[in-house]
Amino acid sequence: MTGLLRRLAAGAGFAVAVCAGAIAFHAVLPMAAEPRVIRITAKKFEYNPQKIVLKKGVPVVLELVALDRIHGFRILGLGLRADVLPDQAVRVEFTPDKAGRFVFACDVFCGDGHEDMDGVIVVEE
Ligand SMILES: [Cu+2]
Repeated sequence: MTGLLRRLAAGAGFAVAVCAGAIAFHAVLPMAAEPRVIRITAKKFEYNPQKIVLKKGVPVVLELVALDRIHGFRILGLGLRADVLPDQAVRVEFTPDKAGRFVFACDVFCGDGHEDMDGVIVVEE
């Protein structure tokens, strides 16, 4: 092999190694950086899902969408609240910092069944 060919071969090997490293880096990074997204729909007079299980210390995004009219979403035990709007995803990002059962409920009056519109978030250790 001539000196030039040897240098070209070494350069190609280096380029392949760099590309493989970049691909591996990109394959791993999004999983570590992107929080889990949980989509919750709201309509008279229920949320779906009604029970959500989370892990303490693991960031999540609740993506709230109303299917009929404006509703509310309030979790007193976690200090969170949002308006839930029709045809528009509202994102609530948080990291549960304590384990337990936390009831969420609608706090925008939406009709006769409004008082029963609730669900629960269970945060596990
Ligand atoms: Cu309501």
